[in-house]
Amino acid sequence: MLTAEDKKLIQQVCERSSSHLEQFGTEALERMFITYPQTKTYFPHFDLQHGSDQIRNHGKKVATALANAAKNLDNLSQALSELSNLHAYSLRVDPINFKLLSQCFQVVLSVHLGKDYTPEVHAAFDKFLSAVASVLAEKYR
Ligand code: HNI
Repeated sequence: MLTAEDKKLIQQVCERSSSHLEQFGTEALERMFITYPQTKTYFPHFDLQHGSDQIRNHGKKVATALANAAKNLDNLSQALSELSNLHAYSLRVDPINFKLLSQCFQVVLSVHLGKDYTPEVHAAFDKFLSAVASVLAEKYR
């Protein structure tokens, strides 16, 4: 459950990151592919070399979706409904992978925010990304 303080911190970080969505999303994806190479199996049609157009385009899409979700914290299920359908029915991504990408996003934020990535921000993002992952996985059952 996100507290009012969590919501404020999440929205502040997303606003600060709004001009870096492509960069942060790309870095998170590249981190995921290197750290958890099994995640690459979902992207056989992508050029997965460092900095490829496909990774950058996709990184921007994923980070933009997260930034939009951050604007709809009281309404995540509805805001992510289309993406939930896509991941469950078409892509069939094993939900375990959402946790892996979430961790990578946290590391990217921490690298860029440095000491501003306080334990409170970390905790708020952990809750937020878990909530997003639950919504993306909720159509699986
Ligand atoms: Ni995900 C497509 C958002 C986790 C595999 N994904 C998308 C799109 C968005 C998106 C946005 C583009 C939809 C469109 O074009 O209409 N994905 C998210 C978010 C998370 C997430 C917000 C979690 C934080 N996706 C994952 C994970 C995997 C994953 C963990 C697999 C490891 N996603 C995909 C694949 C596609 C995809 C595969 C299709 C890519 C393509 O363009 O072919």
